[in-house]
Amino acid sequence: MKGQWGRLAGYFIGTLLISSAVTFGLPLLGGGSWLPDLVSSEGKAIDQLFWGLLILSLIIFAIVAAIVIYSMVHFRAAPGDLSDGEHIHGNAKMEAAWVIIPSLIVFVIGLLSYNVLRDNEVGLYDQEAAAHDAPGAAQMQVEVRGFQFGWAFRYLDRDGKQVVGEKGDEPQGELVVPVDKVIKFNVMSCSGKERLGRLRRQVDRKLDAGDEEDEFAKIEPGLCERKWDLTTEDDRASAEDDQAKIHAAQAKQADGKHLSADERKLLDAQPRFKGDDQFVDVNHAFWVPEARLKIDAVSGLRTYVQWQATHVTGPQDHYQVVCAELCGSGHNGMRTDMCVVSKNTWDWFKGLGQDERKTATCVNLRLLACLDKIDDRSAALEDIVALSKKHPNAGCDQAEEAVA
Ligand SMILES: [Cu+2]
Repeated sequence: MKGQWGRLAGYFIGTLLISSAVTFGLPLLGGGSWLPDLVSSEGKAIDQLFWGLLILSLIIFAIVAAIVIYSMVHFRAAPGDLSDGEHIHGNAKMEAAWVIIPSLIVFVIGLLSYNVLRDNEVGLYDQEAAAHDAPGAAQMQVEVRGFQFGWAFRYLDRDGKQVVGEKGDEPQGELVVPVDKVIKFNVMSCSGKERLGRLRRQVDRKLDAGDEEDEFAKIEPGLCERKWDLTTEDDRASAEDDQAKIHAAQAKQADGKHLSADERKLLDAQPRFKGDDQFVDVNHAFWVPEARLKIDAVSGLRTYVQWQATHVTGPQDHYQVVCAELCGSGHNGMRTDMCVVSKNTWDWFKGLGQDERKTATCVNLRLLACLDKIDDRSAALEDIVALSKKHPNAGCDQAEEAVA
């Protein structure tokens, strides 16, 4: 009996050593790590949880593998032995063990994960913490819009006032965030005017090509734009007001009463809104691997995630926002650049006009990060744009040279 346990322990240690070597050694062969760079303060606890679970999995794997190998070696049937194995029925102790131990493991994993998520979301759902500058409360917001197939972003202060560009400006196609600020991401899945126009055409195939253009031009900012702007209490109140008018007009229509021109217009627009609470796109998921946190972008729902970037993105760092929910044929291409900028660069970025912002893309902002002490960023940006066009992989040395 003693020898049996000794051999089993031997197999266990052997399997554990080999599987650990493979698990931790393979990424090193590739010159990297299991995980991408870490740029959020919330990600640290998630990484610790990941490593903890990985080690736990290795131990469980080694236990199972040791028993399997031991059985293969020591209970192997002799050549020519075609008889059945022994039939064993019921072992209450063993059955209890294989129910209780895994249940405990799952419970503990659940508890640890819950703790990490709760700590990361302090202030996100707790109104009091959010309102009182408590540690962890959001200092600004980013509206994230996922659509087939791309992303759009708008930047708001804590109270929902737009801080980059103006209402009605084209949203940013890349995610630029300031360093050391707790950011609440308001995530939605909804398409802009273009896709609404396409949907409308699909519904109304009778239109000929010429009319189609006209019809398309007539489409008012759709639901997406409406939701997009519903960031302040006033906006929401006015949307509710609209909705009440629509309901009233519908009731009049149902009663066969005469409708005014305005009421007709409202009802005419109604199919495009598909009811006030529905967005018009499929589900996506907003994910920046370097921030570790991920949240679904659900049709018909706003979802939230919050994190704080810990360091500025330099020329060698290539981070992206990716869609983590299979959403259609263009899913693999549904990604865009993400970069973290210094406080000085952010203050400058906020003041840029719509056209200037088009050149202040992550490719150039990463190079601008090399020149944080510079006063005239707009002038430097021109040199940087020229440099990045010529050398997409330029580094700090080249950036300093280009601007000097
Ligand atoms: Cu997607």
